[in-house]
Amino acid sequence: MEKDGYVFITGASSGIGESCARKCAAAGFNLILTARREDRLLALKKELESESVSIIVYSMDVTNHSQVESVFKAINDKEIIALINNAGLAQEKCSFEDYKWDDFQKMIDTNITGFLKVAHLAVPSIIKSKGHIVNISSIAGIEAYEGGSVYCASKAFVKMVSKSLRIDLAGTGVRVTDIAPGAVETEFSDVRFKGDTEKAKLTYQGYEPLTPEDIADSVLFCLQAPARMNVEYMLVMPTAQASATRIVKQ
Ligand code: 8X3
Repeated sequence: MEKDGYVFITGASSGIGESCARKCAAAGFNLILTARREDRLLALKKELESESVSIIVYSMDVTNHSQVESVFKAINDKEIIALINNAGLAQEKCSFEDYKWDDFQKMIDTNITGFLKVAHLAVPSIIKSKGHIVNISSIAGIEAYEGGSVYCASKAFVKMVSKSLRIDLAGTGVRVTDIAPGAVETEFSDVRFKGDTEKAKLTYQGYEPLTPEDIADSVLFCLQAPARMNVEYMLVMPTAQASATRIVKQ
């Protein structure tokens, strides 16, 4: 892949996004890193610049559309060779009728509308560069599970948009990849359970969960494959996990 342009990453301040930033920098990719937490992005920039790549950071909340538009305006002269559309979250895990509307709304605003806003603004530049769109969905996008309702639906949205993009962009030279992680130990469960660290920890106890680096390696594999090769869908789970709900714990 041509390395003069930039890889644009959302949710780059932690977890899978941060690991993608580290692995991409080590592989020589220039980066545009975005996330809400600017202090973390600045620290990451400082660290990764030792890899002799160019790093630009923007504090950006994907749910704030005017902020997203401003970022894309500011990078108008930069070539985007890949988008890692990673920002996403879950809120709660409870029966549908027990959900607070605000939790539904937050997942929709982030995983659906925010994800779509970024993709919509990035795609024209990626068509120009014959680049690569990597969307991070989830096992939840193919299997509904108890308490997952809107989160699962939001990830099914990511999956369907990925496939549609793949079809729409066929023939343009653009590659589209949907990476669907299973259980990965990140801040994901802390966010889902709103700081209930005991509940969050339990999610990953009794088996070996994936690390964010495992998913970043999968992303890099797709990015670095020859231009003729499009990995369209990659479902990556811990060895102990065989479905959204079948996790064998010791
Ligand atoms: C994260 C994986 O199984 O908690 O998307 O929904 S899961």
